[in-house]
Amino acid sequence: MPTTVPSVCRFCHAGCAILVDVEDGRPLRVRGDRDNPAYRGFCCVKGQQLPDQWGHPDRLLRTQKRMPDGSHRPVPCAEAIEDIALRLSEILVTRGPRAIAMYSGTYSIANPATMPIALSFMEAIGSSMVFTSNSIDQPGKAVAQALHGTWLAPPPAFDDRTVALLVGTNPTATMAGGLPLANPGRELTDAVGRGMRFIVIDPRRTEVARRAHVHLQCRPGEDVPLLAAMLNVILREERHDAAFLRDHVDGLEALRAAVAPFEPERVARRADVRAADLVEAARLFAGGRGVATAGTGPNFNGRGTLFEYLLLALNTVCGQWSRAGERVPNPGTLSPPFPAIAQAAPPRKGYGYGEKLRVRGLANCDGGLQASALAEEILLEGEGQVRALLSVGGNPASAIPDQALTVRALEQLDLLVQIDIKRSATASLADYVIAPKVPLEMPGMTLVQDQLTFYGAGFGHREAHAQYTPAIADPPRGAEVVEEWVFFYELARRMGLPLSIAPATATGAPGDPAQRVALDMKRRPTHDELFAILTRNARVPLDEVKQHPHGAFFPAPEVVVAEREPGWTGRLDVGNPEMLADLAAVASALDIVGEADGFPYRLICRRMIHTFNSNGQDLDGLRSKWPYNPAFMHPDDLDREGLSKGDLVELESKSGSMLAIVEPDETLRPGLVSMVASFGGLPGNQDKHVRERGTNAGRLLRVDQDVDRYTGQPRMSNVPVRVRAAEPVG
Ligand SMILES: Nc1nc2c(c(=O)[nH]1)N[C@H]1C(S)=C(S)[C@@H](COP(=O)(O)OP(=O)(O)OC[C@H]3O[C@@H](n4cnc5c(=O)[nH]c(N)nc54)[C@H](O)[C@@H]3O)O[C@H]1N2
Ligand SMILES: Nc1nc2c(c(=O)[nH]1)N[C@H]1C(S)=C(S)[C@@H](COP(=O)(O)OP(=O)(O)OC[C@H]3O[C@@H](n4cnc5c(=O)[nH]c(N)nc54)[C@H](O)[C@@H]3O)O[C@H]1N2
Ligand code: SF4
Ligand SMILES: [Mo]
Repeated sequence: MPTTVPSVCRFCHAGCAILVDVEDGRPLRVRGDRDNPAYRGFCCVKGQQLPDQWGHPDRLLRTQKRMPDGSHRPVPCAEAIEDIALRLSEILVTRGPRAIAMYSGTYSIANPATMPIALSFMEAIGSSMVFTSNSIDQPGKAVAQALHGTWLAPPPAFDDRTVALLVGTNPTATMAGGLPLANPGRELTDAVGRGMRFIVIDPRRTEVARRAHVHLQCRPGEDVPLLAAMLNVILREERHDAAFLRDHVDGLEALRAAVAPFEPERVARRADVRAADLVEAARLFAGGRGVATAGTGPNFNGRGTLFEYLLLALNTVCGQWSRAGERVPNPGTLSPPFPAIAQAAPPRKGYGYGEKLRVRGLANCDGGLQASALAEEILLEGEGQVRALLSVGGNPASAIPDQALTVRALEQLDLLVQIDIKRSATASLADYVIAPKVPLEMPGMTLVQDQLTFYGAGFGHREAHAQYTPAIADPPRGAEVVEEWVFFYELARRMGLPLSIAPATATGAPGDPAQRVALDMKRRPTHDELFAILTRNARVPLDEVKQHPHGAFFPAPEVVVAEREPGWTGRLDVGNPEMLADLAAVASALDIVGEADGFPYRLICRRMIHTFNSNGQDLDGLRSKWPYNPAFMHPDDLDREGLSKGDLVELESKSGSMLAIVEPDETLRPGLVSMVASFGGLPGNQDKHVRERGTNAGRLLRVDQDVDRYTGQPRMSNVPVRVRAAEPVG
């Protein structure tokens, strides 16, 4: 007889509360948990596939070792750790710690214990070569935050907001920013019902755009001019929050001068929107209470830092932060209490520090070490050359721009270790693939959902929510699978290295070194012991959260924003000279159009509800409609090119070409190709299997094109392409 148990879905970062039918340790069925007050029964199609993922015939149940002929064979995990330890020790001696790098991807946050231990391992060997997928996501958010300074209180409570500006974010499908985490469709309907007005800037008519008061269905890549024009209108019409700016903000006059060239008519022409809509968007945002939030699209244009800086400036100029005495509905739960003081933490540099890369003058930044430089660091000979890569919860061979270059580099490593549940593109290149437990086989807690609040304004839960789940499923019979952190712990033990972890912080930044707890390297800690250390400073004790197996709100009605501390001098800065110099460069090119002769379309990024980066492409429930990643185009464009639904096309950029299958999408602006990226596995015969497995849009990107000079992120969207009918590859 199956029993039904509550748990937390960790297929994506949203952490939905679920109910799982389990029999003999085997998960049978997953659905949303109506007893959870935040998610209210929501569970997307991906979450429903967890039983299939658990028992998938291709799931790796044993650690795999690569044989000289390139095939993999299962080996005991301890044997793999032994050999990896030996090889890493040898590289340490002969090449030094910098030759050992780490890459962490989206699944590195599924278990809050993974990264603290993995990072402690890297520290113990003395390497700061830690690359993250955030660096090819929205690293400009963190750098812009540093340059602008941080208001030490949250944006106004979601329920009190009257307006929201969403720039290139699609939260009803992605659970990203713009709507509260949880059940985004219901949040949207409720908010519209309350009279909240949405402003959407997106070349596609997304679900939120359909309900929006103003939708600027712009050309892609024009977000910097569009925000600058909005700021121009607001400042010119004196719609800014003068009192807030006087009390807390520097740089207003410099900003005013810098946005002056961005005349609404001029920008509207360039972005191909109506000037009247642009002006209305500015007035509506300035006149309401709410925040501006952005997603991947505008961050993928080579100026992510400047874009995010203007987005923060827009929030600040309109005074969209909460003030002394206002309530704080989400002060955090499993994290330490969120700060709530009506004052500004002053700006910092936020980039160009720490580990210097040997290529393109890059260094570390608040958005993480630039992953798109990893291939060059592997290929460039000389002192410090990367020779070993430990890849945790990511799929670099699929995710990093310029797939051919990345794969060529990964193939040349002396040691590639991939932790993966399946034979992903990276796993098939790896010397060792460590087979991990899937989340249902491990305890979990919603710490990262707390920390998401600090990723950007408009992210995170509406109210203070938390949930803990024990492991609710057993690994399949015969499996030898380990938690990711256990791999690093055992590797450290084998190499004689000490490990320590600190209690988690509210923002997710590394914890206080003074509070670090050294791990016993003789007796392996339990999962729950690690969770106890991580939540040591939690606002709500983990033990109390455990009393609510379906998850709960943990309200703190007494928490209100405190008055500015006496003598506090910190101020936000909307006039950072480097940002404004970059903006001036954009202004001077404002009337120049047509950069890409012969490439009439623009390839833009997107996500969809039934895909998750390179994950789940083997799950029947997610493949049923499209087993590949369609190239969406406007029906008029298809007509013009003589193409129909399902036709095979060649997409060609200046740096590469690939086959794809077109699909009409009338919600899309004409002139675009909109595509999910990480499909198709390794390059080589992607084109041959395009209908069964899709293809990788990263083949059309370069790592050195239109690079954001603060984060090193290359252009990953709005890429000029041409489209023509193609013949199948035999
Ligand atoms: N062209 C282009 N490139 C992009 C993007 C784009 O839109 N266009 N998006 C960018 C963005 S935003 C991001 S965040 C990155 C994503 O970059 P990555 O995080 O590197 O890529 P994912 O495909 O999410 O890789 C997740 C890996 O984890 C494995 N996995 C699944 N479940 C588990 C588990 O339980 N445990 C472990 N250990 N592993 C598991 C999967 O099999 C997969 O190999 O890609 C970036 N690259
Ligand atoms: N279902 C699902 N959920 C996911 C993921 C997934 O793959 N599937 N991935 C996760 C990850 S790693 C991330 S980073 C988040 C991302 O979450 P989002 O940022 O919401 O992701 P996208 O769907 O890529 O949204 C980008 C939007 O930007 C628009 N866009 C493209 N180019 C431009 C431009 O130049 N300007 C403007 N203004 N808009 C533009 C696109 O049309 C699209 O609607 O989602 C996460 N959640
Ligand atoms: S949105 Fe879907 S995949 Fe993400 S946590 Fe919720 S149910 Fe799981
Ligand atoms: Mo991402």
